[in-house]
Amino acid sequence: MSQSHAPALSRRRFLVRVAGGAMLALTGADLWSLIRGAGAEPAKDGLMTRVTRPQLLETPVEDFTSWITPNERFFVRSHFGPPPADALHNWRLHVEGDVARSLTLSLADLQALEEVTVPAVVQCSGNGRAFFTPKVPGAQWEKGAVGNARWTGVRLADVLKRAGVGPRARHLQLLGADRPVLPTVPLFTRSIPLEKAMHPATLLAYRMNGDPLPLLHGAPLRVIVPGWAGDACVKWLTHLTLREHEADGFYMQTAYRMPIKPVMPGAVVKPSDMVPVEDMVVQSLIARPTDGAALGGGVILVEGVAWTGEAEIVRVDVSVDGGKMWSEAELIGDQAPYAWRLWRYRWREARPGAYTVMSRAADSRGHVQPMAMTWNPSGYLWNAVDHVNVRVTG
Ligand SMILES: Nc1nc2c(c(=O)[nH]1)N[C@H]1C(S)=C(S)[C@@H](COP(=O)(O)O)O[C@H]1N2
Ligand SMILES: [Mo]
Repeated sequence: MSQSHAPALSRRRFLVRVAGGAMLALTGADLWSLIRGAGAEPAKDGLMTRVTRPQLLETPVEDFTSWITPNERFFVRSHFGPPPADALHNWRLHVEGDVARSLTLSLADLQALEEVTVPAVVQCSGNGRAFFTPKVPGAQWEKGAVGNARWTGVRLADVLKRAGVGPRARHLQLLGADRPVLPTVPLFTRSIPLEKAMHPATLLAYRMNGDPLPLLHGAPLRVIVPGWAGDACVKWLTHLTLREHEADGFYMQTAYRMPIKPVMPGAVVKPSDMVPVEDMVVQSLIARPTDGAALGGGVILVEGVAWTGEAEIVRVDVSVDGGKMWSEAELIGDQAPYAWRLWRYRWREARPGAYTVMSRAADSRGHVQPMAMTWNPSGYLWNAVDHVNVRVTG
């Protein structure tokens, strides 16, 4: 059903209470889609469950033939699951720490600022962890802990400017309303350097692909840090704290850190040799053909997506002989600084036989996907060339 069924309403804005108390200005078209969906969370049928409590869901790689990942197909990751409704009741955003004036903002206060939309990839640092040898503990993500969405909200910088950035502020600490089940487990607190917080593309987002932000993705408000790994994109956001130092605690000081030089599995790494995971690495995925597919002969379309951190995809190459010969794929469709890029390659005159098809992306920093990965203790930032094994039956 299209939004044209509610034409008279579609432009007017209504103030509606969402996700346990926050007010969101919705258009008539939004209301129409909420009524159709009875306000329920969109079903996430067809995603792969990696962990059941909390729910960790992975998108099948065959989905990655479209520029935008629909909300109901977008991967889900959190450490403790969404907060209960009463934790979001009367939701406010608190801005504090080294500021000229502390702020307590409602969603309507935020929406009085200039609204911006940034299409951006969100990817878990642990995407691809399942492929590391030796095995690394943690969620065994394969390829689909990643998606590309249009995020709408306000610039984080605009909010910080309203509070007035203090002279000692170097890092912005981010905290959401979600809480661990056991009080001994630390809170999920992250921080980002002030420079990235003030970047004009860094957002406080209340919409995802045009719809109100779904609860699983952080309603009513989340951080989007374009180009950086998903752990910085704090969901159910309630507190922004400007500080001189990085956030304390497990999720900033121990987790989401990588060694600065290669380490042997099992070796002890000095904390001073570990740095936070920040921007994403250059990567590509083959959406079609799928691994294990039996294909007819003739022209076979190889297609997928490619993305990177704070840079641009400049090239994707495809090999159909396990990496000996490479041919340039076509970059197609929409393009935006922090979004992924679709690509396709026409494999002509494929003869019967078994093949390993590979994709390898390169970015504007001169980074190219490696054939093999360097192991790291938490299994972060897997970006080896992607491959699928297929059979051409002729
Ligand atoms: N409050 C909160 N925000 C969070 C997390 C969390 O556990 N709590 N997990 C982070 C991690 S590790 C990732 S990869 C992304 C996943 O975002 P998504 O579920 O919208 O795909 O959310 C991030 N934001
Ligand atoms: Mo993550």
